[in-house]
Amino acid sequence: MNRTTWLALVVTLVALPAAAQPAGANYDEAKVPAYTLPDVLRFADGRPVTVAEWPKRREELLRLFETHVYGRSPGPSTKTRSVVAESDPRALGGLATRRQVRVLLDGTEGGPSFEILLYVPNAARRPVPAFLGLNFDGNHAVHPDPGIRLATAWVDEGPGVVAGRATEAARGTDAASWPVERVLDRGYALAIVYYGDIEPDRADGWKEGVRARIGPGTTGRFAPDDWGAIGAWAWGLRRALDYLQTDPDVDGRKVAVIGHSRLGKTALWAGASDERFALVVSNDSGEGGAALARRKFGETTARITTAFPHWFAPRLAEYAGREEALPVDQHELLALVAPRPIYVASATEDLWADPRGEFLAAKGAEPVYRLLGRSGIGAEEMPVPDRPVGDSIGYHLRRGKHALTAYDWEQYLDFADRHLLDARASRRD
Ligand code: GTR
Repeated sequence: MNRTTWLALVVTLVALPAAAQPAGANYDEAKVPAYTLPDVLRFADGRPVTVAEWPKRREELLRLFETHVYGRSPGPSTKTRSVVAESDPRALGGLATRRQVRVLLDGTEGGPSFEILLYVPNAARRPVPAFLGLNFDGNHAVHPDPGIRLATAWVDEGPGVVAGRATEAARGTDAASWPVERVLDRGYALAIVYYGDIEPDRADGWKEGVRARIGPGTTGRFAPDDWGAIGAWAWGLRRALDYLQTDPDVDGRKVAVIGHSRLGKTALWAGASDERFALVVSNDSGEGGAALARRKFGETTARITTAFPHWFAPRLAEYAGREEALPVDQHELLALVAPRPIYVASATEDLWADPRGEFLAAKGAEPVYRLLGRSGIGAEEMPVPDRPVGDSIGYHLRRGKHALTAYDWEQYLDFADRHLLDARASRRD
């Protein structure tokens, strides 16, 4: 980073209200101890990786992330089936076709299930590319559209939530994170799933979620490499993609997966572990997401595995305070997406998520993109705020807080245009 850019960043970061960040963490760049990242282009036994061997190295890294970080997830069930529970070809004043699809994971109405809210733009030639993302508050919270079914699963407290249940007053309360009309105008379908429908985000949430009802982890005595909640949510995204690949209005080969914060970690794990996702977006995902674990800045392994013990494979807690012993670091998670396009975004006031650690992880994934003939992030230094960079690896540092904003979405839509609309066939007529 040259002096001017560096100074601009320091000024931006120092001007932040200290209270915006949880106390007790290191926010001083000078106090980040030196660290060495594992070499993404060397096998665990030290051998260098050639282009031809990348698929083998990819498998090795996937197993390492399963074993030490996110846990192992089951495959799809042959019993799963989907039921269109509601549809309206003239939703949002005629802008979109709305479809609400119940995915019955064991094929039965009373079994584990989750719901996909899908909007397809009516003005676009179908099938269209799509963004798929999990949301925090229930599908009804992403837009005031009265046709969206209220979430029936447990919802954390917030506007319009009474005793863990969503009420009519909760409609549209998270609309700022989901510029639905804008995404549709740009020619993309938007598919949304409430993460709590897959598993409630609490330490005991597994009892009501897919982990208790599908695959390993049904007893509450989790093995060190059993899936955590992030693994369960990511598995849900993969099952949602299974459905989207059967929807005639969606181009199943052009589905981008997107997530913010803990759901950004989830989008990364889903996109890394499932090559059917055509593009991956991590918005402010931080520790356990795009941020390097070895860089001691903001949130740490010790803190995240004690505050949110249910998110990861139990084994990750063994690395609290000894991240250098982890056989992987998060640049290798991003590299698992290669050569597919990936976008990593940070925010200046989101020091807890370690913006610089997110940039450095994106940069650290670049050798794999280069090996596979892609150009990667391009920039040698962290860009100044609000200046997006990158080609196959996109990156920006937005001015502002920990959030998924309209600005972030504009960058993701531009990035998706560049990578998914090559044939221009899916654009609006
Ligand atoms: C924080 C957590 C972060 C991030 C965030 C979120 O409390 O420490 O890792 O995931 O929650 O999901 O909003």
